[in-house]
Amino acid sequence: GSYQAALTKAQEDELRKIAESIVQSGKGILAADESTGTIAKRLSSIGVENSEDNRRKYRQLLFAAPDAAVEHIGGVILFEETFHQSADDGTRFVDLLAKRGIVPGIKLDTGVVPLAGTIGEGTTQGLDKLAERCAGFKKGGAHFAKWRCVLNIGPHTPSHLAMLENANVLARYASICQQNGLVPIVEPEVLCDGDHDLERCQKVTELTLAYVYKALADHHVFLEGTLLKPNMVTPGQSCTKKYTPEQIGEATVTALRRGVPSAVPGIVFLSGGQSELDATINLNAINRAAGKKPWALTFSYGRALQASVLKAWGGKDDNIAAAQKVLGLRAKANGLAAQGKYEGEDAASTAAESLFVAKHSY
Ligand code: 5MM
Repeated sequence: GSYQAALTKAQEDELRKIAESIVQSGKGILAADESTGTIAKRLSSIGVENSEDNRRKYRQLLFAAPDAAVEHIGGVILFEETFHQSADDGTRFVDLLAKRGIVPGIKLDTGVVPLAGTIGEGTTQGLDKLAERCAGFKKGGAHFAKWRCVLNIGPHTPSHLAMLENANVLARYASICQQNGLVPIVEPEVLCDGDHDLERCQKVTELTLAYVYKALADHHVFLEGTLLKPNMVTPGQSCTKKYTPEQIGEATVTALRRGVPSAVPGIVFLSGGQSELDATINLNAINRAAGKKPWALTFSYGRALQASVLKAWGGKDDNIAAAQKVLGLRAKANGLAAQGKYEGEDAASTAAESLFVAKHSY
């Protein structure tokens, strides 16, 4: 025949199962894939030296937390270094997670670089040798992957070039992942820097998603075996107009409904510098928004799951149990929000602090 399928039925079934298991009801993703430079900032904020063993100890705190702390975590995204590290007793982190029913994932992109001739826009690198790397990570126990692209909202951005290039590189990455048995998380992050209003963010998010799903179709990506990691639709960081969580929820779901095919099993939001509390409240509002929502709507948070955990730990062994308890509180709150069942909490005041970082391209 003239039709050449990209994947066999068995490959499709495996990818679909992995994607569905990560976002099963009330579960989300812990994004613990900070590269060495990013984790350096996190550790220095609590006065801990950025050594390989301190990075390992911190990740062990997260991954070895008691069952109650991780019952809402369906997957963890790892940085390459962490992927090869082990707990104190010699168990590889990947095996520790898998044993606990948490799917290990790997960050595959190698970072953002400038797109020459644009107004401060970029694209994401990492396609070289990607198939070989995917095969190696799959063999080592990873079942999903992540690749992050960023788009800026400005008077003249995002440009056609930035949207086209980033959509294409995400699609090429997704295709290579699927050929190697990894579910690709497709992350086109529209940054919240700027004074634009909610409506502008919604429009840009809709356009970005249109580019992304056109490219995924062009590259024959099997949507049932993917997850989308988008920004929530929020006003710009320095917008003077205030919006309610209900307005953010409605704008977000409207944009997604317009741009994301219902074949996609799950949408796992990034927190994008929102405070821990805002990230939880807005996720809850998204799940409570009226109208059709054919996908799981859950979290893949980095900062919004870790900021108060880091503070509670402070680098001290004596605080590990307390820090793991804080992780449990955040994961539980977000697990409830992912079902629209969050009713508020007696949150520590730290959970309300902004985690915004300007131009978060790392
Ligand atoms: C965990 O942060 C990731 C950082 O990666 P790099 O250090 O290599 O840039 C990042 O991609 C993250 O997964 C997403 O931005 C979501 O994290 P937030 O903190 O926005 O929820």
